[in-house]
Amino acid sequence: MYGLVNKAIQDMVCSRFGEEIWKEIKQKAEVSVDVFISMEGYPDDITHKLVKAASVVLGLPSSDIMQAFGEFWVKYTSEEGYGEMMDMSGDNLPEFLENLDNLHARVGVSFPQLQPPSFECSEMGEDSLSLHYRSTREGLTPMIVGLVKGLGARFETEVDITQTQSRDDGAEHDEFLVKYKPH
Ligand code: 1MF
Repeated sequence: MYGLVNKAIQDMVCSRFGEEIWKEIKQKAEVSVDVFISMEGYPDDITHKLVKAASVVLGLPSSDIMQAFGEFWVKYTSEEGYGEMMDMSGDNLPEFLENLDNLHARVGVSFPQLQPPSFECSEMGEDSLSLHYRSTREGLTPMIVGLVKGLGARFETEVDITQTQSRDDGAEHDEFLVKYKPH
């Protein structure tokens, strides 16, 4: 994944727990990269190792860390250079989710190493939708829960997200029921 992702993990940990804890996590992960370069591609393994080590050092389940990271990512990218792109991608939660593939297509034009996931909405109603998540990657599903919650915060919309099918249980892709209510 692009270094931006690892850099965001670093920023999240440092802002909440401080530099020292981050150093400890990097050491435990046996990641020897000194500085993550946003626009450089890194093996996914590095990201997974950082999350695993953070889980041990902080004493929190990996899924909690990934969910917190999903929430953080929405805020982080809107503040760190991608605000305009985020603004263009929708004025409310369902609109933003529907535009996610376009957003990734736009990033992918300039940065061909992007391996964009795909998000598809179905059964769109007044206050709920089904979200279909497809990715070349494995193990990032808890992050999706956080991303959708982060979008809820962005649009001041109460969200409730539950997973309704899982690749872990043999389904072709992960699916979520997203219920929402703007304030
Ligand atoms: O392949 C990748 O490196 C990659 C990195 C981040 C692919 C996708 C993403 C973003 N995505 C991460 C979780 C899913 C990954 C997967 O299943 O394969 C989150 C998508 C998302 C969902 C809800 C709300 C907002 C979301 O993201 C908005 C977004 C998406 C991509 C970028 C920024 C905001 C982005 C921008 C530049 C990138 C990489 C990603 O790379 C750079 C960075 C600096 C200079 C040059 C290129």
